[in-house]
Amino acid sequence: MRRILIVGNWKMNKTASEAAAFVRDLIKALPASPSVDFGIAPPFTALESVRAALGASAFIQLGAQNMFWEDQGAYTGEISAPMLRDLGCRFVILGHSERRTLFGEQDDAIHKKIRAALKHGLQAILCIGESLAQRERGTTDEVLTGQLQGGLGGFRAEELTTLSIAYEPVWAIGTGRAATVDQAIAAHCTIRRFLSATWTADVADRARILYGGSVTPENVEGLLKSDQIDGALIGGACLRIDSFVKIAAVAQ
Ligand code: G2H
Repeated sequence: MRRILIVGNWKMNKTASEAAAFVRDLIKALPASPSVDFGIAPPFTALESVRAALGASAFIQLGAQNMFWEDQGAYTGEISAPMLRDLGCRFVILGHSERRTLFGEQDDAIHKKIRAALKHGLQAILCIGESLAQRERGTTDEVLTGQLQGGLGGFRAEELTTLSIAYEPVWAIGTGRAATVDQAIAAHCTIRRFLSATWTADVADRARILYGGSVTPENVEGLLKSDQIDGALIGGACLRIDSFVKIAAVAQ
């Protein structure tokens, strides 16, 4: 049985002090013993202050939005997996569509990042998703399986036991136009079938597949009703306490 996972991807929002104040308020507003897992991925600059604000509230996991694959060295501007671990990160989002489209990240780089994350005990959330043009051409499944192959090809089944995948159709990200429940379920089934066929049924059963793209307190209930949708990766709606708390209440 997969536990629901709700992750807030704050993108490039909130200073360190704003993030800490937000988390202190959020902890007070969330249920004390949630039956779902929560994660927050603030900007790198706020990881330390968020960790301090989280204190002993272990039910919200701290994560990062990206990292580099080398442990250390002459890589100006980059952050490594050991650095994230040292700051208390438990997970890292990799291959987000904004990384792919705005910063030219390709599958081979994402693959190396996933390998480095796993080596250092960080749970990877691999983001995949088709563009509107690809959906309209009818190539969604091909795009998704290609990104899975590119990011995960060559891993052994036993390396993928903590894997999470976020299905984020590019056309739904930050647009207010979420995928329908049926579209999300179809994509999640494609992903799970590919995991089962390429690795094992166990890998497919264990992988948490989250939906991301314009999730709101209004549409999250319909999405989470499906046992194919194991949670959500949420941008805009996790930047406000009221909507984060509403989403958390629905997810319980
Ligand atoms: C998709 C999502 C978070 P939003 O990128 O990963 O953002 O919920 O704002 O569409």
